[in-house]
Amino acid sequence: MATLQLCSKLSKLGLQTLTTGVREFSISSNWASKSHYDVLVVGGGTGGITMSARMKRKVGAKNVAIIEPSENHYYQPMWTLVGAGAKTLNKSGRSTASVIPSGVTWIKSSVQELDPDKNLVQIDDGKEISYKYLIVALGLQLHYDKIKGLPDGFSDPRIGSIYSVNLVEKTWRALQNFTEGNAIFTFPNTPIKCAGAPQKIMYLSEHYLRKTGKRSKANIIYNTSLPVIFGVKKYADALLDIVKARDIDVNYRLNLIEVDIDKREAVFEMLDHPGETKTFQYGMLHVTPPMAPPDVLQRSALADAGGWLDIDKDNLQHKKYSNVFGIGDCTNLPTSKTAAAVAAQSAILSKTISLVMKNQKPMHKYNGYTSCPLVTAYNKCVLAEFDYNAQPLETFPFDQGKERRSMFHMKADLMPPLYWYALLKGLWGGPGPLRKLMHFGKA
Ligand code: FAD
Ligand code: UQ1
Repeated sequence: MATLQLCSKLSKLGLQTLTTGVREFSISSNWASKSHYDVLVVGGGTGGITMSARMKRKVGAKNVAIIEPSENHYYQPMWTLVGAGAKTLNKSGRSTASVIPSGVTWIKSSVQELDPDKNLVQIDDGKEISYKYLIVALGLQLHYDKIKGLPDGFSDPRIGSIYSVNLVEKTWRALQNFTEGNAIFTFPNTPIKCAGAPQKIMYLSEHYLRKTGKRSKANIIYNTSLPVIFGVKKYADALLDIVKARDIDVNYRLNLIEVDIDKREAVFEMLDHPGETKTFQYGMLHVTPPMAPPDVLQRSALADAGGWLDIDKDNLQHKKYSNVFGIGDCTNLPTSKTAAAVAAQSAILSKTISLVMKNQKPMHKYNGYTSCPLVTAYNKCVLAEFDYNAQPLETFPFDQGKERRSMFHMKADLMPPLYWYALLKGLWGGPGPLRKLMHFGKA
């Protein structure tokens, strides 16, 4: 029955093909009898699957469980290319069953409460699961609902968003159907994952309109809540040259607060002029939604004042609960939230947990490594890589501030297999060793 409902939901989303090739096995019988695990991972996205693979090697599969409600796992970085018609959505997803390391227990449920004082979590049916060590990898939540007129306004075919599995294909349709007027791309007033993506989809859209002869009828506009185009000066300078060369308008400190689909208007608050707004007509609108920590985390004792998981920025151990650790978008690590960051974090976190398990002090330090392949055309990319200090930390021995075809192929063709066959298997801890090799031991 549940399978039937799921299939019907998936087919409504046009995702039938994702269910093919699913590794069949019984989930509920696996965990119904056991409710304690040495290592419990909450969230089965990039960070959760990666850490469960690494923990399986450390403590054995039967001692690891992962709580994740979704039937499908997505390689989200591909959605930028899906939104521009360069990849299909189908290619970005696999069944969750197929990415859970074999032998690790998948508890197909949502975490409802985190109770670190009792070392347990509560799931959907009120059942409690206890742990010795907890790894929190809950990601973040999207808040289209914080924009007046959305999500209902997505009924307008001119509006898209590459951040949601349900809207990414619609983004490509909006781009194809665009005829004239303002093509507006937004950046919200909250931390977001992959802070480059809101403008990557803009560069691809601009290139698409050029290729199809519609560019002269379009005003391309980037309205961002930030005071800069990108947080690292080297790449910001490169991007400013690109927007100038491609005749793109950039407006800073504008935050989308309302969409009126009848008038085809997008209303922005002017962050430096409280109470004032600016309204734009749109022919196409790409929305990057406000984002926030998951509710279950926000209301737990594990959160900091902003609701993010409160962990040590060097070793990724919780600041108060020494048997709790975190990785990825749900954390308060002061770096840009990306899968590349998860890769580097996973290597450090493994070492931290090994030492904690031996009652030793964690000593390995995460440098904040993160990366954003800034796709600037259908065949070009600026590969931004940087650390906690917003200083470039580049892998390759050439200037990555330049648009390059090679970096586009790295993003489009090399990264997906690296993700599925190395990162999710716990075998890729980021490009640190490669960087040292490329720079002959200097970096
Ligand atoms: P996620 O992978 O989002 O996983 C969180 C998991 O937690 C989900 O599976 C969710 O179902 C689960 N969960 C949530 N609530 C609960 C609950 N209550 N109980 C149990 N489970 C729960 N990164 C790059 O490195 N390079 C890129 O080019 C890039 N481009 C991107 C482009 C786009 C459009 C997007 C959307 C993202 C991009 N990213 C990129 C970012 C990258 O995908 C994320 O940073 C990464 O997936 C974070 O991993 P995570 O495990 O923290 O979160
Ligand atoms: C990376 O490690 C990673 O995670 C697998 C990404 O996410 C898809 C990236 O986008 C990038 C750029 C890296 C860094 C890898 C190299 C080889 C520079």
